[in-house]
Amino acid sequence: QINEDFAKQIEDFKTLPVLYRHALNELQNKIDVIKSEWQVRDGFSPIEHVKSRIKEPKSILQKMQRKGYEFSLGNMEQYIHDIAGMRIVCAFVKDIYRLVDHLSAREDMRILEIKDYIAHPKPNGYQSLHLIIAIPLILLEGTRWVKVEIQLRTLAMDFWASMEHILYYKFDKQLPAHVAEELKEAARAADELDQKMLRLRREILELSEGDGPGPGQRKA
Ligand code: 0O2
Repeated sequence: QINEDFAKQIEDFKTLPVLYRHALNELQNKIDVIKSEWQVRDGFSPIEHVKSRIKEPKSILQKMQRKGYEFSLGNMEQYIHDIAGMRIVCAFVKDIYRLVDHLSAREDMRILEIKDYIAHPKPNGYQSLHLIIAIPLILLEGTRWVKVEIQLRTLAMDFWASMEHILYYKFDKQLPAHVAEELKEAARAADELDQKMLRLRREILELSEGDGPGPGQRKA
């Protein structure tokens, strides 16, 4: 029995990364279709860019350790939601919520969890909207639902998060208070930039009313 369990674990260990990769590919296709539909309909797609990655084994192990889970493939599949991760960067905050509404209504994926760090930023200032979704993969053995984490951000949020990740995110010492405060201040500045761009878009939209929608000038 022990040998059989072990053999099964080895098999899972080989197939899991392949499944996560397929799930990301399937999701990428769906996002591409949404992008091109938006492009054709409005002359502009609010999705600026999309990046995906499979989490490094070392990073998975560190996360399991940080969260206090015993190392097993079962625990990894159950508790580590971002082994397959996709980041979608949008032009405006409004577009993020439009995309979430659309994804929530689809029948070809399940939304398992929504974490809205835009409405409720983390104490350090981090803003993004995270979705944990499950994508069905039709396999020879039947349908298997695979988890993917989607992080949705604006360009300004992405700039802040990328810089903070480089500067601090996994830095294991306490930051001096003034540095932490300045990082938070930078997050507020990113938020203000988003608000300003939204106001400008509205204004430009009003100015161009009557001329017909140009690129990036559809109604919000
Ligand atoms: P990495 O190296 O980016 O992959 P839970 O889902 O509740 O069990 P988790 O996964 O910690 O716990 O949830 P959360 O807070 O949604 O974070 C998931 C991911 O969001 C992180 O993955 C980061 O990518 C990103 N993130 C969360 N908080 C911050 C932050 O303060 N700054 C930055 N730059 N990114 C953040 P990892 O595995 O922690 O890291």
